[in-house]
Amino acid sequence: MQKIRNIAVIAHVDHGKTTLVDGLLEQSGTFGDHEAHDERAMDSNDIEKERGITILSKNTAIRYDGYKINIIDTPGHADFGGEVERVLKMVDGVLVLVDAYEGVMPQTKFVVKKMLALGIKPIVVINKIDKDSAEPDRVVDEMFDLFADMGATDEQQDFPIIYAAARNGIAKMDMADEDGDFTCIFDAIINDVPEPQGDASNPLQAQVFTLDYDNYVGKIGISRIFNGTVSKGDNIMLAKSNGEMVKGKISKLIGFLGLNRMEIDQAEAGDIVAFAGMETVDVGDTVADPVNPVALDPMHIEEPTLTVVFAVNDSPLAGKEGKHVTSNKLRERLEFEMRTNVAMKLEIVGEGKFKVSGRGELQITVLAENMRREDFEFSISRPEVIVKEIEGVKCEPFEHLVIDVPEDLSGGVIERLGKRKAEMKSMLPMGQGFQRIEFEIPARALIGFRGQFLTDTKGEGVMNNSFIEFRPYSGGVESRSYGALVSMVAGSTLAFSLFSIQNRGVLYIGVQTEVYEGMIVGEHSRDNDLVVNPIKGKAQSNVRSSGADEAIKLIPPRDMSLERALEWIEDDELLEVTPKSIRIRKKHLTEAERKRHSRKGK
Ligand SMILES: Nc1nc2c(ncn2[C@@H]2O[C@H](COP(=O)(O)OP(=O)(O)OP(=O)(O)O)[C@@H](O)[C@H]2O)c(=O)[nH]1
Ligand SMILES: [Mg+2]
Repeated sequence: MQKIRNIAVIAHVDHGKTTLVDGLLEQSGTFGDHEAHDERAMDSNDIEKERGITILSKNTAIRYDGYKINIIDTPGHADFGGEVERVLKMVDGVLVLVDAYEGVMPQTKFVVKKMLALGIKPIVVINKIDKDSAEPDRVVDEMFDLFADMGATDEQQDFPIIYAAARNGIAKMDMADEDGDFTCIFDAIINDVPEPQGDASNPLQAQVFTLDYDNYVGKIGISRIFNGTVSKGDNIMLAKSNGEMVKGKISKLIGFLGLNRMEIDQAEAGDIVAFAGMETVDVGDTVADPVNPVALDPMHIEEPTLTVVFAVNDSPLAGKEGKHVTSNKLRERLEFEMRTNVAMKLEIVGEGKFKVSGRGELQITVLAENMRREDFEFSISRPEVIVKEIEGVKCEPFEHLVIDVPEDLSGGVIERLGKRKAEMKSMLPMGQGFQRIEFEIPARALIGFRGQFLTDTKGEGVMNNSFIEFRPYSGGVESRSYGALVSMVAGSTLAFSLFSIQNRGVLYIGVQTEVYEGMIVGEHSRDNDLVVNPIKGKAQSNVRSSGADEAIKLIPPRDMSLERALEWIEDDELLEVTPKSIRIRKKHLTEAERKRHSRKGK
């Protein structure tokens, strides 16, 4: 049997997981000397590269000192937290990273809690010790406190600590030591992570934890083999989580090494491999012995907390920029997404209307962003949190929110959060004039808060949030405090009219932009909506005014990214998403219709 270690790398967003994996690939010699690779090589898809964050957990393997080490890099953003939980069941140890300045953050708590519950003893890596602001001792204390608070066993509390500057390939066991390379990390993985249990001579049991799709071989299930041996061409039984048994055959067996996948002939207990050939495979299924199939414990999949409605674009500009615009196309694409993305759910709610549920706005934005790149065009409604009944009580998702704000601005932010039903839990000075304040807040109240927070803190504030649990519904919360500037006409915008409209608020569009009646061109500085005419030119007159056309100075429009726009819109508004544009509109395009509907609403 080969010597194997299986680990996951977990942490809060941006604490350096993928960078550390680069170093493990590099320093184990898995990347050949001249093999070119990008920074954060595991962040392989376009959106991951552009945003510099990990969205999907991915596995790789390295060889070190006669061992095969399977490594799963996980996403740190809270919206993708469900992935982490599944991954943790597949490994025997973890590297939990924590930024040597930022310390314990909401998602650190989330992943540590899940890890402790599974009985895993981690290796703690205090990363980014090269930062000027680093305070590794404080952060180590924070980690001990966290483990104690979360009920770690004595053995779990007794975790090894490694200090690292992952980006520079540096690690050491003691801050006082000279900088070393990752040898101490490899040694800790080999010595402190338990070897996989299970027996290669038992009947086969492998559990699928991630799905992939390949145009040639179809659905691929990435799995950990807990027992038995599997070979290419084997007949197997797929034990589904609902108890169903489906016969199947392994058409391809795929192994991992570095950034490569290769076909292999055989794999055995302890290893992580991918299977092709089973079209009905889902996350959590057990690939089992055909004669003696025994399912492994089903996998808990985190429920969605947020929904939006994707719909056919019916704006006056519909169909001009996208290629796939019909209800059928939209449905096919969304159904395809659900085949591999277990964290999301789809429900058809009306003609050309699809309710998509997920863990957060980023998760939904990433789907929408992928679809625009594939030439889809559609509309999205305002995100709504999922409210459900638990033991007869109406409940909604709550989040743990941590903000770092300049001290002099904290009062204003606290007041604003108070109106949004946030409960303050702690407040600590962070040095450099910053305060760290922690809250618990209904997820509903966080929708639209980020943009406001950035404005209130002049872009200096940092906020992080992570799902806690469903709690009793907390009643009305304050939402957007400003109205919309709504176009009353269709046409192309002109500087002359934008110049006067910009006095009424903040513009979202510039000159020579195509608009239509009911399209939103900016944010009003007051709480009501205002209809405006952005296409009006200067009245022509025969008399030339002295000084002629004074140069018109337009303030650059606010750039509304997909996320920002999604956060901003209210119930009576929609986002129009096309490969080229993101437009914000009223659901009802004419003022008369809007009046009629608001009266009906009351
Ligand atoms: N100063 C410093 N920066 C680092 C270090 N390690 C990583 N970074 C930087 O931190 C940022 C985030 O690194 P990633 O490796 O993407 O972090 P991550 O934990 O994988 O992030 P997510 O997957 O999105 O949760 C990048 O800009 C890295 O270059 C380090 O040791 N020191
Ligand atoms: Mg990453």
